[in-house]
Amino acid sequence: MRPALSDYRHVASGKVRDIYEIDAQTLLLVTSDRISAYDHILETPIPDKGRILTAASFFWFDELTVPNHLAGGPEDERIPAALVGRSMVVRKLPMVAVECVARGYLTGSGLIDYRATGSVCGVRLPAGLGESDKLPQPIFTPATKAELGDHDENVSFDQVAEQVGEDLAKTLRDLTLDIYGRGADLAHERGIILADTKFEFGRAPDGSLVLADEVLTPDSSRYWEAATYTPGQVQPSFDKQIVRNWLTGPDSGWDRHGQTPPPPLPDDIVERTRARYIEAYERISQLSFADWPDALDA
Ligand code: Q0Z
Repeated sequence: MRPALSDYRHVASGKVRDIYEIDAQTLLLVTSDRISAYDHILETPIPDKGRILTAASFFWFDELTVPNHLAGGPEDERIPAALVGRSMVVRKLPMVAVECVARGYLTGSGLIDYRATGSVCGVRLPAGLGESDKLPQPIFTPATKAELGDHDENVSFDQVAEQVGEDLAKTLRDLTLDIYGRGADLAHERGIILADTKFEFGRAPDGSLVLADEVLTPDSSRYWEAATYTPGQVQPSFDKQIVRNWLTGPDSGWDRHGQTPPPPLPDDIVERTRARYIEAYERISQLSFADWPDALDA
């Protein structure tokens, strides 16, 4: 008999995910179908988004062959029946309080920092770079976690070293760039650019680093279509662009610079967005999403 979710203590929630405690050593990470855009959580879910992102994390954990926090498979008996397919059973680890970001391209907060200082997180870049340009080499641009709803704060390598020590900071940087490189190479083979991504690491009892949280999902990464990549312009998000275009277009009636929440999404926008998440998963993994486990009957 599978447990009920109420058998577990709620530990934390993000905008899109929730953590429960299975026992003193083990957590349940549950991903919802919620989607955010322009810093709002939309009221309309994208059906199967939680399963698709969970499938993507499992794919990458398997592909990357670095020690990771998984403590069971997608159908582990500790997962409540209704949450099968969008849950991970993981080892509860002391987490390193650094968001380990790798960037291969210049956009978002990286571009803002570069325009202000010529550097990103203390990494000096060549003059003359612009929106969405490929960097001469991928860079480590760590951040420290903000309160829920705030944006993470970019920090320098030296600030990370002050926080966790020079040796651990170097290991985090090297691992982050190594894993990003492997992800970017595989995505590139499938016609997709992995512009940047964020990893979180825990510590095993022996002090070694363990890749934790979600990995290389569209919520923790920027994915772009390689075939239409055009430096000099903001690139469309592989997964969210249909939603963003509708929200900022004439049919939504919404002002993203105003203070009202976004309106509900039309069914066709929901369906086309769901199809993009599935396309990203299937192109990158070369697996069929139809084979991924789904919630079991009550
Ligand atoms: C991950 C997060 C989420 C909100 C804590 N293996 C682990 N051990 C201990 N803690 C964590 C992990 Cl992955 C852990 N987060 C990020 C995930 C909802 C925040 F699903 N926080």
